[in-house]
Parts: sequence; structure tokens; C-alpha cells
Amino acid sequence: MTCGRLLRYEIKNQTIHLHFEHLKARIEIITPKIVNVFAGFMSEEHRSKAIEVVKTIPCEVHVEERPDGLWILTDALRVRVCDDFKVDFLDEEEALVCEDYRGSRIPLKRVSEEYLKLLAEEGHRAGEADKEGGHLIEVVKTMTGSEHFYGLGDKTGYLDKRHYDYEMWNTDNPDPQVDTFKALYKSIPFFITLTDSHVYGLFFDNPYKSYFNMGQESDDYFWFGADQGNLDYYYIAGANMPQVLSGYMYLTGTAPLPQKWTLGYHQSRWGYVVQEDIQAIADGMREHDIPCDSIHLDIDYMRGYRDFTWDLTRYHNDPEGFLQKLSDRGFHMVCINDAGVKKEAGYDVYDEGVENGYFAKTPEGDVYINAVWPGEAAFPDFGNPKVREWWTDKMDFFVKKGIRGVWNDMNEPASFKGPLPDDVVFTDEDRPADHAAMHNVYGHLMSKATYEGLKKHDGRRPFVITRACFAGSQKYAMVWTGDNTSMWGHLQMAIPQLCNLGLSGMPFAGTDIGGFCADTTPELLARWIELGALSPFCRNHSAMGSRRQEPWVFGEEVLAIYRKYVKLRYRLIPYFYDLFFEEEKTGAPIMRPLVYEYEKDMVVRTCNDEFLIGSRILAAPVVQQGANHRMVYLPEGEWYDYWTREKITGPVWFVREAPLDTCPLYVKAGTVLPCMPEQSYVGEKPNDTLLLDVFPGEGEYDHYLDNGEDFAYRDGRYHQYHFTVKPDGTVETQIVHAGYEKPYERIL
Ligand code: MIG
Repeated sequence: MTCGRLLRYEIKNQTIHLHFEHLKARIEIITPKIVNVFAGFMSEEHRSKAIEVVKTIPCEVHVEERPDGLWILTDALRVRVCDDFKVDFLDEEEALVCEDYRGSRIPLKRVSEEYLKLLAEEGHRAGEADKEGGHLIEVVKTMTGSEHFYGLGDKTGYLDKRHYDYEMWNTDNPDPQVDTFKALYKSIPFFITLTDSHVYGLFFDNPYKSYFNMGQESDDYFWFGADQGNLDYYYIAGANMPQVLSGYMYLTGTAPLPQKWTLGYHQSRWGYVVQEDIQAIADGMREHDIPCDSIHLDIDYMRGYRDFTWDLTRYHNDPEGFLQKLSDRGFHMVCINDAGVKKEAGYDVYDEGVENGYFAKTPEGDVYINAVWPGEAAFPDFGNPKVREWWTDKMDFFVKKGIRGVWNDMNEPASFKGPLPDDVVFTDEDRPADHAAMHNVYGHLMSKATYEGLKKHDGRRPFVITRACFAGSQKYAMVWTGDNTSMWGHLQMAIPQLCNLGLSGMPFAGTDIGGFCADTTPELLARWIELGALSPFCRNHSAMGSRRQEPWVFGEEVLAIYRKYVKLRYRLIPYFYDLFFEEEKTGAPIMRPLVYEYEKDMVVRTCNDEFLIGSRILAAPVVQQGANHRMVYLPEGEWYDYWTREKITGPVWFVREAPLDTCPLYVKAGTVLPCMPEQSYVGEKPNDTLLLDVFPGEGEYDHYLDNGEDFAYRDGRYHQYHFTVKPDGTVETQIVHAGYEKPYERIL
């Protein structure tokens, strides 16, 4: 589509309205570093799910007509608008950073007409990209050659997304996830581009199915686009990756500080059917001395997979009593909840939904029915605020039982009888909308309702896990990466996948430790807990029918390794908690690819097998079957081997011995790690003692202490300790904020 010449423009506050021959568009300066580019094909407003309030910061905006276009100037950047709605971004020194591509495109048609005909005759549908012609909306940017792309949510494959193409369409595909998958469960249409000279972010705030071609089509350009919705994207400038990411988090919100126990170890399995199964797990954890804070109840606790029911026969008619006993032993119980509601007259949830028009409908106005676990099922219309309120109130069911977290599943939404047609009728707040518009935000809205429900009925910081989500869901839920497989490739993938989730604004994330589908092996489980114990979310979960994979099923050697790493995790919980405290303020991820901290170091731009926890711990886990050594790269600076305390100066490559019980770990010189005394669950012992593990050098560190459960910290009811580490290994402690009623009695 050609937009034609720029005929005229008007400036209203910080918005420049652009009138092209064939298109009306606008550019809005949100902050000096964040620019929105908008053309309303569907609506004149954003109608964003990711950004609930556009927090525009009043700032100086100048507009100049120059020979090469209309220039918009802020303190931090320049936007150049040219004919045909070409938009370029430059830095404050007017060096080009991100330019719309002006050259010709490679035709999308890659196969001959005859071949397409043949395919059609055989009943195959040609892939989207094989068809001639592009998308309604396409933003095509010039590739300079040095681009690396990060983010894009939970995509498979590697850290750097250059040369790959993806789709945003929340998808539950049961096949083992491989590099060629275009989409998984989550849609986060945001990425960070790092070049030799610059770094910037692009967030395409369009909830419809969208496409991201990161130089797969050509080395001259990359593009993103969609067939519906608005052209609505944000350019985010920054001096480095942390600044760019925090710009994105400024727009979409940070993840709130979680309850401290959620940072502990979680045990789960689809197939803990009766109370005795759960009892055995709880006993096993304590007997085998594996610290554990939570056991998750999968769909087996429900009565015939009906939401908000309990199969009482499996719990001796007293789930509350049973759950109370577990709670007394320090287990915080989490329940799964599915999106689809069983179609069954007489089942209250279904009846209420039908009566009030709370379910998605066919274009003819009937309740739309597909099938999920309970058989025929209807889908709550979470885009309707009334439906969210209804769901919010339903959380009372879990809270009354003593449940401490809700795990939202199947909310892509997944369906067994083919995908939901695009024209299924949902609601978008105050107006009807179709499935095409609401699909990618369905899990987001379900999570929002769940979050509000736990906040209302429990009052503590809601613990919501979700499989499907959209940009901005971090405000309401944390995520796991869905149904991975017990295979080495998926252990390897865990690193780039979790790192990219962090770079997509999803800091609280984890994989199913041991792998979900198929049978794990003793070696794989040992290596997986070594990585998993250092992931933001630490849960072992597996599928019904697969080999059991609790810590003790593979004998003493694996059990001892498992214990060692879960105990390490518990030691480091205060460190993880501090990272979340900071993350809520800045959006900085917990698990970070090395490039996030060392973006000038070319070695780490494509590093897939090491990661950082915060800025101070570097993990180089073994993710190869049979390996007992591995290459390690340490970026610039002084590091200590966590296990041997040997000092190593980076940048350096070396080989580290890594027998089955060793995950190579390094800590930056000048670090003090705040550590929790050993305990079998968070809060088993009074939190009156902090242990300091010091790695001599020069450094500063802030540590936070509060009650770990409610929102009192937001009223200043926390302690902030500031530690200064000296080269001789001594630590100076200052209390820079004193708001918590029970500060430490001992810092050792
Ligand atoms: O179609 O509830 O990803 O974690 O164990 C399978 C059973 C449904 C998918 C989830 C998985 C969970 C399983 N669920």
C-alpha cells in the first residue's frame, strides 16, 4: 500500500498528526525516548491490553521542516517522517539508528503457480508466506548487517533471533518444540535490536495474529506486520539494553514482587490423583531433606475436570482439613484452573455463564462450544469486565480451601475439536469483538481476573501462573514454558528461552524441570535441576504416563545432587528476592543473557549456554549428555569460581571440569551474596539471621527485608540494607531505609 505524499501536519501537545494523500496517521512523543507510531485502521484509539494507561511525560518537542522530511526532535532523539509514511529514528547526534526500508522486497511468492495448484488439489493449504502479496500492515526496517535481535517472548531456538521468522498467535502444539515452530503459547510482540553502534526496542502493540521476520526473508531488511488491527508501534531508545528494556517496562508495567515462598522449590505432576499421592510427595520431600515450599495440584483434583469443583472422593471428603495439615508443614498449595468450562446443565458455573451471557458466542448468538478436558466446553468471555468480575469472585473457592496460588492452563485458548473460528464472538470491554482480536489476549485477561480475585479474597500478593499471555501480562501472572520434553535439546533451549522471556518483560519464568513429556533420565534430571535451581521459577513437573521424576526416584547419586542444588537455591533466596525487589522498580530481569550486561562484548551476543542471575552470578551449566567438562567464557572483570573460590580474570575462555554434581558457577569480585540459613521451607525458622557470602573486591549491594507476603512494603514497611564490600573482604553495613518491624538480629 502506498500512503502518498505528506500533504500537511498539525501539532497537538506532543502528538503530530500527519495527513498523507491516502492515509491519516500520527506520531506521539510519550517520553523523550519513547515514540508511538500510529495509523488507525480499526479504531482511532489504541485499545491496548498491554498498556492500560499511556503515561505520557510532558517534554520539549520541536518540529522542523527540512529538505529531507519532517523532523520531530526531543531531548534524546530525532524522528524523520518522509513521504509514503516512511519513518526513521536517529539519535540526538542525528546518527541514523532505525530506518524504514526503501528498497524493493523479495517477492513473497516462492513457489510456482502450478505447484500451488497441485497443493490445493491435494487438499493442502499453502503457507502464508508462500502466497503472493504482503500483509495489510507491514513495517519494514533496513538491516545494516550488524543486527542481533532479542526478546519476542517464548519462541523456540536460540538467543539471537536474526535470520528466523515467527508468528504471534498463542498456540498449544503438543509436538516436541523445535526451532522450526513459529509460535508457542505466548505472544509478546516486542524485541530489542542491538547493532555495532546502537540499541533500541520496537513494540508492535497489535493483538491480532502478527508476523515477525527478522531477516529470514532478506539480509537487507527485517519486518513485522499483521492483517488486522492498527499500525501501532513504539520505538524505544536507550543508551544500552537495560535502558531499552526499562522503557518497555515503563509502558507495559513491571512484575510485582512475589511472595517469598514462591521463590522456593515447587513439586508437581499431572497424575497425583488422590490425597495419598500428595501425602507421599510431602512426606518424601521432608524425609529426603529436599527443601520444598509448594506442591501443585493438576487437573486430577477436580470433579470430572469441572472448574471450581473438588473431587471429594479422592480427598476423603475433607480437602480443607488435608490442605491445612500440609500448610502446617510449610506446603503452600497451588491449584490448576482451566479456561474451558464444562457444558452441563445443572453445573453452576456453566448455568451462571449461560444465564448471564458470560461465554463466547457463535455469530448466530448461541454459546460457542468446543471440547477440552471436561468434554464439551464453553469459553468465558474474559474481555467482558463483568465476566472478569465473576471469575474474580470465583477465586473465593480456592482461597477458602487454603489454596495459595492459581495455575491457569489451556488459556490460549486450547481446544480439542479444531481451533476456534476467527468469527467466534467475544467482548472487548464495551463492544463486541471476534476471536481474531481476542485470541492473543485471552490468557492475559484470564490472568488479570485471577490476579484480582486472589488479591480480593486472599489479600496477599497473588501468585498466578499462566501458560498463555500477551505483552503486559507480567503485571498479573508469572509463566512457565509449557509442555517441554525430557530431551537434552530442551534443557539447552531453556537458557535462551528463559533469557528471552526476561528480555520480553517476563522476569518470573521457569521450565518444567526434568521435562514434561516423555521419560527423563537420571543424568538429564540431575543436569536440569542444576539449571532449574537457578531459574527464577523452580518447579519439577511431568506428564501423566511419563516416568516418575521426583528427586528420589533415581537413587542416591541423583538425590544427593538434587538436594545440593535445591539447598543452594534456598541459600540464595534472599538474592533472588532482592532481584525481584529491583525488578519491580526498573524491569531488570532476574535471569539475564550475558549480552544484557556486556553488550559491547561480541562474544556474548550469541551465547546460548551461559546466563547471569542478576549481574553478579554467572552460571555455565552442562547441557550436553555425557559431558563432564565444558568451555566457559567469562566476560571482562574479576570473577571467583563459586565452588573453589579461585580468582579468574576475564575476558577469558577456559575448560572447567564439570562432573555430574557440578554446575560451574562464578561470582563477580566485590560481591556480597545475602544468604538464608538452611531450612526446609521459607519461614520454617524465624527470619532473624542473614548470612553474608563475600567475594572480595570493590562493590556495593542493596538488600531488602520485609514480611515477604503482603503489600506493606509499598507503604515503606521494609528494611533496606546497603553493603559495601572492600578488597580485603570486609563488609560495611548501613541501614538506608528502616521500615520493617522485625529487622535482622544477626548479620553474619
Ligand atoms: O493438555 O493439566 O501444560 O502442565 O500438566 C494437557 C494437564 C493439559 C497442559 C499443561 C500441563 C498440565 C496438563 N495440561
